[in-house]
This record gives sequence, C-alpha cells and structure tokens, in this order.
Amino acid sequence: MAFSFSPPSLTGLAPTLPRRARPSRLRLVCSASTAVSFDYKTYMAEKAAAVNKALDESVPVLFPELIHEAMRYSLLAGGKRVRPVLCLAACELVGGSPVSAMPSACAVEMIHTMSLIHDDLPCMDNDDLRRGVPTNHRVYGESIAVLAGDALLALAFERVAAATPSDLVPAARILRAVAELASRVGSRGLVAGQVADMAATGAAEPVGLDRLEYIHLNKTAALLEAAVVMGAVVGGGSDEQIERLGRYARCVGLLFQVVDDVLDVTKSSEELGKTAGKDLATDKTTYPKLIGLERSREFAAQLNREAKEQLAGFDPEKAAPLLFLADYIAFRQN
Ligand code: GRG
Repeated sequence: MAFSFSPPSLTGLAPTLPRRARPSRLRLVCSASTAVSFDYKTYMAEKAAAVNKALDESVPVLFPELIHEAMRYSLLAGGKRVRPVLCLAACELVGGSPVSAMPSACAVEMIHTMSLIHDDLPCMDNDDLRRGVPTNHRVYGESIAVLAGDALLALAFERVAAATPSDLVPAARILRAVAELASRVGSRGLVAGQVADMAATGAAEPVGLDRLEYIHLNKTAALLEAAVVMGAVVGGGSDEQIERLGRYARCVGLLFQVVDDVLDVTKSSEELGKTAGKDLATDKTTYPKLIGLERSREFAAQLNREAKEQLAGFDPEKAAPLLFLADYIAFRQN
C-alpha cells in the first residue's frame, strides 16, 4: 500500500470524550473549528438496521440449505457493522444515494465475516467464540466453515457487480468499485496482512513498529479503506475526494486495531463477545506490548485526530457521520 504513516510521536494527547459521560448527541468539532451536533445513536441504529435487512435478503436459504445456513449463521450473528456504515456514510458525503452503496456495504460485511470465519479455524487462530456465539466451525464443522467463507467471498463481488443500481451508478464506477475491493482483499491487502501476522506470531525475532503497522494496515485497515473508497466511488466522488477519504480510512483502520489491542488486555470475553487475553496467551506482538498501554492510548488519540483532519475540506454537516465514526471506533468498548 502506498500509505506511509509517520512513526507515532506520542505526545500525550488525551481522548476528548470521557467514556461514561458520552451523550447520544455528539457535538463534533472538526479541524476547521466548526461545531456540528449529530445524533449518533439514531444514525447507527438506522444504518445498521438497513444493512442487516439487506444482508438477510442477500442470502436466501436455497438448496443445499446447509451452506446457506452456515453463511447466514455468521453473517447475521451481530457485529457492529462498522464497515458497511462507513461505506454508506462515504457515499452520502460525496452526494450519492445510500441505495447506490448498499450492495458495496453488504459486500464489505460479507468479506469481513468470511475473514472472521477463516481466522477462527483450527489451522489459524483456533477460536471457539465469535460475536458472542460459538464460531462457525464449532457449529457446522471445518469443511462447511471453509466453504461458507468461500461462498461469502464470491457473493460479495456478485452483489457489487450485479446489484448496484445501474440507473444511479455508471458501469465504469461499478467496475472501479469491484477493482478497489479486490485489490484490498487479496495478497496485497487482507491476505497479506494475515500472512505477515502469522509469520510474526512466535517468530524468533520480535517484530518492530514498522512491521506491526504493515500488518494492521493490511489486515484491518485495508477493508475499512475498501468500504470508504467504494462508497465514495459509487457515490460519484471526485478523485481528490476519494483519495482524502482513503487516507481517513487508513488512519481509522489503524486506530481500530490499536483500540482492539488495548481492549484485548483490558476487557473480559463476556464484554468483547470473543476470547479476551488471546494476544498475550499466544505471545502476539501488539501495540500495548511494544509501546505500553498508556502510549497505545495516546497513539489512538493521535490517529483519531489525523483521521478527522482528512475531512476538513468537506461540509461539516455532511461529514458528521464520518467524524463520529472515528470517535465511535476510538471509544468502542467491544
Ligand atoms: C479475505 C480471502 C480472504 C481471506 C481471509 C483469515 C484472513 C484471510 C484474514 C483475517 C482478517 C482478520 C480476522 C482481521 C481482524 C479484523 C478485526 C479487527 C476484526 C474485528 O472486527 P469488529 O470489531 O468485529 O468490527 P464485529 O464482530 O463487530 O464485526
């Protein structure tokens, strides 16, 4: 990926919103010193409900029922729906209709879910719990879990190509959206991050900050970037807008992972809906391990600020969902 992130300066930035005191309506301050009010609870609830409905409709239980049930089991098991909401928000920010972006939003959630199913397999992380329920292979067996992941991956691309409304989105933009997704999922994106992560775990030489950043920019940020970029592409954004939004997403993606690392050592399995303390148990390199808990939190605050800076050129009212989503990811508790 072309993105190069400057090493964390870790200058002691503190999060601006104390966890317990957060109201449902946020007063967001963007870097242009403009303040807007935004009801994030209603926004998230409405967008997540629309995504859940579209996902449900995308995977009917056809013959052979077993594979479709296995796909639906993980896809509809909950999840915060951060990636699809980012996709819809980016589309609307550049003036597009959410209808245009819904197939892309579903596609990123399908690929996210398939990556979780495969990640949980005995040959990878060997996990028993995901989204608060037993993992796919624990319910359906390994073979079906592999195939459910494969089928979700294929369906994701089918949805973007075949279900994006061609009366709203020109074919060239649909094609670009497919390419933007593919390039961030394969061996130059998600798969690259997973392979580098596996190589790093238990390696004789401990990985440094540069390699950790490479892992997370690919394993986690790449799909968030795909979500935002696809939303902006199908929404009709300019190349400059798409570029800025891509930078926003990379900051938010790295932020997402720093927060994930912190939650792994500060929360219980019940609170997370997945096995807590796994990173320590498997001797994984994480931000808390490399730079400590406090500096990890400071780095997260810095990434949050840098993400928001990318939105400075947009109308603050319209950018409110993406400004909020950066905070949502920074302050999430699971
Ligand atoms: C993509 C072809 C292909 C294969 C998958 C296994 C694998 C390759 C990649 C692993 C990717 C992985 C598990 C990344 C972790 C990303 C992450 C931080 C997950 C947690 O996301 P949340 O918190 O989860 O958004 P919910 O459940 O809320 O959706």
